[in-house]
This record gives sequence, structure tokens and C-alpha cells, in this order.
Amino acid sequence: MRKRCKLRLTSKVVLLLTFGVSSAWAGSKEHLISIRNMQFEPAAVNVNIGDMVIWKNEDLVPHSATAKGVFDSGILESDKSYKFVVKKKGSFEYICSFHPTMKAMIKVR
Ligand SMILES: [Cu+2]
Repeated sequence: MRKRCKLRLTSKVVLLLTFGVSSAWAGSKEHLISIRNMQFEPAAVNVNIGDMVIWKNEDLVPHSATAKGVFDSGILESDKSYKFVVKKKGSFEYICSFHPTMKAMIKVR
């Protein structure tokens, strides 16, 4: 009887720990932005400080995700990704430095 109780308690503790860890993970999200057909998709994302934004170039030509003074992927070859952890609040417009008509925005709350 006692042993059973102990086991139950232990599984509860494990459950709590698991929840604790997963909610810590959920605290910072990942946002995937595809670069496809000469466009950023989605063109606007809302993120929180600490979130990670990941751009993936799904085109055959190189692109970049560039917001001067905030982030810059540099040359992003086909099939490559760039990750950026958001650190400050604001609205950041960015472009592809190779194709400046490609524009998009990140809003940081
Ligand atoms: Cu481009």
C-alpha cells in the first residue's frame, strides 16, 4: 500500500517536471519564414522577445533577410536557413539585399 503511494507521488513529480520543462520551451517560440517565389512567406510575423525567427530559402537563387543594424543573414544560398533570436521591441522592416523589392516585416511585442 505504502509502496504504491510512493510510486504515484513519483509519477506526479515526473509529470510536473515534464510540464515545467515543456512550458519553458513553449515560452520562446520558433517562427518559420519561407523565402519562395521571390517572396517572404508570411510577409509579416508577430513575435515576442526571446523568440527565434528562422528563414529558409526555398528558391533556387540566393537571397538574404536584411534589416540594417538589427539582423542580416548574409548570402542565404538555396536550401539554407538563417536563425535569429529576437532581442528588442519594435517593428522591423527587412528586405532581401539582392532583390530590394522583396520586403517583409517582423513586429516584436
Ligand atoms: Cu532575394
